[in-house]
Amino acid sequence: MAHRVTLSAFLLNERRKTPALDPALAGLIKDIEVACKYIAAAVSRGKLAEAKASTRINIQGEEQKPLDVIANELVLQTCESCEHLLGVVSEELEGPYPIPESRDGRYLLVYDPLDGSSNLDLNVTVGSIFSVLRAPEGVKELKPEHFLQPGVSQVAAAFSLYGPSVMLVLTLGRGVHGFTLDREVGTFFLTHPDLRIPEDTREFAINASNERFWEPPVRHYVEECKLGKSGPRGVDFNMRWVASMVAEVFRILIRGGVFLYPRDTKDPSKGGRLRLLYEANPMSLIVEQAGGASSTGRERILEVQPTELHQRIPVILGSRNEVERLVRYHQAYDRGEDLSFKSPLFASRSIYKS
Ligand code: AFP
Repeated sequence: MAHRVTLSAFLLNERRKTPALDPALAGLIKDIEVACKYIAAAVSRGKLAEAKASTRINIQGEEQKPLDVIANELVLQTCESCEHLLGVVSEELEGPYPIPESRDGRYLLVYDPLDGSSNLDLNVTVGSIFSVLRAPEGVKELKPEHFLQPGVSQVAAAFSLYGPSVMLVLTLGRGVHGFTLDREVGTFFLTHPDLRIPEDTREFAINASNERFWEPPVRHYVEECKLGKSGPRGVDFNMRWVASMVAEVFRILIRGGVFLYPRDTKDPSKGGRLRLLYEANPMSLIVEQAGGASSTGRERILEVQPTELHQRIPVILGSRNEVERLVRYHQAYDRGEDLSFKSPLFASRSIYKS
């Protein structure tokens, strides 16, 4: 059998590099690994696991699925004993949750315990999303503002996939690496080292039922893709929409693509659908570490200063050249330029021609 690198061996190797990986952070990643194994087991039991969870309307105003509750509890139980973790913020909890066993409180964990859970009844791939931040120096009492750090401050980000195979995709700031669970031995093995996103793509992902609510730059971009060979791009595009961000991002890591959940007028008060701290930021760090780009359409997501724990944000991420094209369209729109196809902006010699 070819030599296979376990997640533990990978973390040990990272501790031998310069700068060395902090053993406390390695320990936290191992706790995340254990939580993902427990959640994978619960998710794989599907409705058989539902009997044990009482649900409610969560802080997002959304009806919880039983497995949302079970997954959240599994992360909390696994992290309860992590002495390096000062506290956590979860999509399923209103405020910060202090870790009672915390000894040196060096890190903060922000997570979405089960992303894509509206797909659970459909047996579609779902996953968990994790973001790790440093706790401010000398903090003893956990406060919400401790978590309000821009995405560039993350020291690690990861997401799991509970699908045909169970995977963990991880960045520690030195590239993006994918691990696959060997259920027979209960161990994650390195199967996708150094994932890289192609700079160009012919595939976009967006929930097209929201088209009437999009801003003109997004409507123009999607229209160009749909026109394909007969339009200004001169090539045909493919479209995907899984409605599970973890599945969309993994596809982009494997074969490129651009994912859009843009600002829309459907509910202007929300500022987007996806949550900044535990969806957009960890996924943006992973995408950038793999050579892609991630923007609101108007600014780099990792540089956005958070103001609330559960705030939402527009997300456009994936193959760098397509994200940059979409940013150019937003800039042209904000300058008051005409984005219609008759506009000279999109004439044959336009800088916007593909
Ligand atoms: P759920 O966790 O409520 O299923 O939401 C999943 C998600 O946050 C993200 O994973 C998807 O990309 C997006 O919402 C799907 O949104 P639509 O249901 O509006 O397509």
